[in-house]
Amino acid sequence: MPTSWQDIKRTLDERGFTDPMTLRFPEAADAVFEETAKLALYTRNPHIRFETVRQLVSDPAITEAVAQLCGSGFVLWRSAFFNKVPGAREIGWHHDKHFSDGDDLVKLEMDLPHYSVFISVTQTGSDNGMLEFVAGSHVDDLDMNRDPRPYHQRPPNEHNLPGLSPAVEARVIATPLPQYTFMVFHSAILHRSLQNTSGDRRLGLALRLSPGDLTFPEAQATAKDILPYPCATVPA
Ligand SMILES: O=C(O)CCC(=O)C(=O)O
Ligand SMILES: [Fe+2]
Repeated sequence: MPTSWQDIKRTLDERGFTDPMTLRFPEAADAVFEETAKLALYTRNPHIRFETVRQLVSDPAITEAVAQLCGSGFVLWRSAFFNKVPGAREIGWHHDKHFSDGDDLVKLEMDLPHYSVFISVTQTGSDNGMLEFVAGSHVDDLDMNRDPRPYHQRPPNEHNLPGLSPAVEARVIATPLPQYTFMVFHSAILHRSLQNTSGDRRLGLALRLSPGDLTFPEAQATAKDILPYPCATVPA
C-alpha cells in the first residue's frame, strides 16, 4: 500500500529524515554523473554552474515532495556535490543547519525549519559512502552540548564532531539509498558518510532549502546563489 504524505511527514519530523523516494526522470541524474567525473570530493553550488543540475533538482518527484513535506516559500541557497571516488574518506558527524536566521544562534527546533534533500545519483551503500543519521537529533541536543554558533562563526575544523557517546551511537540509523532516489532530512540532524571502500565512484547531490524570508548571512550565500524553489527562473 502506498504511504501517505502525512505518514512520510510524520517520519520526517519525528525521526528527522525520510525513506528514499524515487526520481521521475533518472536520465537527468545520468547526465549529471557524466559531467562530474573530474570533480573534487566537495563542490559547492553546482546549481549555479551546471544546467544539468538545475534539471535534476527540478525533478517533479522532488518538487512534489518538497511542497508536501516542507511547504512553500523555500529557496535553494546552497547545493553541494559529494563525489566519492574509490578510497574517499569518511565525512564525520555534522549537521547542515548552517544558520537559523541571519547571525542568530542555531536552534534545534522545528518552527524555523531548514531542510536538505540528498539525491543519490549513484547508489549509496554500505561500502561506498553510506549515510548514517542520529535519529531525533534535529530537535534534541542529546546531552552533547552542540555548538549553536552559525557555520560562519565557527572555525572550519569545528564543523565535525570528534565522535559519539555510546548512548547516542545507539540511535544511529544506517541509510542505504538505491540509485536514482532522494531523501529529505531536517538540516539540523547529525549525520555522516562513510569511506568509499568500493571500486566505483559514488555521487551524491545535496540541496539546502530554507524559508525565503530569512536573512541569509553573506558569508554563506550571496544573492546570486539563491534561487526560488522550485527553480522558476534559470540564471544566464
Ligand atoms: O554524501 C556525502 O558524503 C555527505 C552528504 C552530506 O553530508 C549531506 O548531504 O549533507
Ligand atoms: Fe551533511
